[in-house]
Amino acid sequence: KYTLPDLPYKYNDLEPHIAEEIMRLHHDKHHLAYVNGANLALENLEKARKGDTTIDVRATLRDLSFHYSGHILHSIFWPNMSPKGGGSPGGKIADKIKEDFGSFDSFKDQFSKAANTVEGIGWALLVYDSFNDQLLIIQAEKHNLLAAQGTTPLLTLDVWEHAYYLQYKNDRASYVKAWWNVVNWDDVEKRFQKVVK
Ligand code: MN3
Repeated sequence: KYTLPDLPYKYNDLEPHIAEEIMRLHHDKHHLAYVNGANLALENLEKARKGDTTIDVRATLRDLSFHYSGHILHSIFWPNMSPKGGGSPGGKIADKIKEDFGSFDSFKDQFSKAANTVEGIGWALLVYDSFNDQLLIIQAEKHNLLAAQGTTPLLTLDVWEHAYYLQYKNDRASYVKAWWNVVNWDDVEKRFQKVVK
């Protein structure tokens, strides 16, 4: 069973960049819905294996992909942020970003472009491709479409409207710009070191 992780800080700790009201709704309602959706999909798949022919396996697998992906991306998104965040990374992730993207600034520009141009709802992701020892920037529509299979997310930015609309209205670019001020590079470094081991 999947469970909703606690936030590693208080709801208002990311202000003024992300408002308390957004954090409360986003974590307590939206993320919880993905946890529940993923668990329901697992239960239904088990029922189907036990002979319940009323379960539509294809539809349930689609639900699992959507809700599970939403749960995982949010579970990374919260610790990816910190009231003491922002600035530029140090450590091994800084070297790897420079190696794979040329410089931190060119990485940041391209990641912001990815976030600003997701069509409809989705995410910008910095992922590690362990098959080729390479960082990639990718977009996800919804939570699960346009995925690069086999990669591990290190840094996730939610650009669903529920992540910013109450504070930034339709100005996604301002939200993305403000979000850089709370990026927890220590957490990204930890994830990177774990995946390259
Ligand atoms: Mn969200």
